Amino acid sequence: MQVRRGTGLDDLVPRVLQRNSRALGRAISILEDGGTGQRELIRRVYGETGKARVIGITGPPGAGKSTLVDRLARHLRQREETVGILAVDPTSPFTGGALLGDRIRMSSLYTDPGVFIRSMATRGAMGGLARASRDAVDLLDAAGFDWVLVETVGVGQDEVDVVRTVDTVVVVTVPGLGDDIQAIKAGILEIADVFVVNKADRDGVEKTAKDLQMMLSIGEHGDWLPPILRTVAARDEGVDKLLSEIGRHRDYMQTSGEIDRRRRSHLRLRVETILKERVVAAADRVLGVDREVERGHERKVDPYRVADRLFAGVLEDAREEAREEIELEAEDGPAGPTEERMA
Ligand SMILES: Nc1nc2c(ncn2[C@@H]2O[C@H](COP(=O)(O)OP(=O)(O)OP(=O)(O)O)[C@@H](O)[C@H]2O)c(=O)[nH]1
Ligand SMILES: [Mg+2]
Repeated sequence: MQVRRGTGLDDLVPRVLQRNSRALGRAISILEDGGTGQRELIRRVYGETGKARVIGITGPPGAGKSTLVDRLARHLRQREETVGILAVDPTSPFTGGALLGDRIRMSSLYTDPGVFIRSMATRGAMGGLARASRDAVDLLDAAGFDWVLVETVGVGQDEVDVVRTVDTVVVVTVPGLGDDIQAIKAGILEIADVFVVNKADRDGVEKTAKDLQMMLSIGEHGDWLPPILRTVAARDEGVDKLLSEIGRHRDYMQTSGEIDRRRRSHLRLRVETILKERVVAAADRVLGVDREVERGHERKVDPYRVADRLFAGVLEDAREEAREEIELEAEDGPAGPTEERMA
């Protein structure tokens, strides 16, 4: 969707910042659609971000992530703190907030004005979803939610990217899935701050906890040793402990200065992603990546030359675009309303 600068967003953004659910829902749809609307929206709310506690909850399908998120949200509501929830589903091609598990959907949280729940998916590439969901975190943060909980199925590297840029990563596993731990190992293990063995009412919880312990002992970690917790989310057991460990991690990050380091490096990651996407998109626009690749395929040129040529073509174009953007900002400031241009 193309959103004209100023149009629509002028009404939408103030309502987003007031935590209006309908406005938030619409704004997240704009993020899912990508393009100019996404950029413009983030440009307008970014100055208000940085206050929420952003927690990622990831783990294999059916581990009980949604149940845990639901429980966590209830505990937080008892403390009168507000909660934004994003369920990011990389496996689904649909959109529009219709995919969240019935457990949460039917729960009383849906009618609580202190809670916003939304599931996200995109039709496009996985990278697009990771970016849109990170932007949605910004939106909920700017809207003033005390907490933002991001649930995503974590199996492969792509899904890891969704939770990579949160403050605290909770990895949920269940007893008796040895292979799952192997799967989790790839990428997720390194970014876990808290481990949860959910469904601790089942057999094998000790073994799973021990396996995790083993893996942790051979892996590398800094001053923070990720705790391994046991929960029965379905019966709300161990959830208060999980919340207090999340709080302890937060305290650790603040006293150690890790929170700033982490947020800075996350921002770098986001910027790099945007940068790469822009370069590739520009290359496509200017010369056509496929066309140049074809020349490489015919062995007329080597891959480095293909890239060189594309990059050279992009440079002039990008320089022009950046100049326009800078001139525009000089005119109306980084977040000023303006209608002069369809970007
Ligand atoms: N026995 C037992 N079942 C649980 C527990 N927690 C959740 N469940 C059940 O496990 C099933 C899956 O729970 P969800 O919360 O939907 O799991 P999920 O990880 O969000 O699933 P996906 O989003 O589909 O990957 C549901 O039937 C839950 O009721 C638990 O602690 N013990
Ligand atoms: Mg779920």
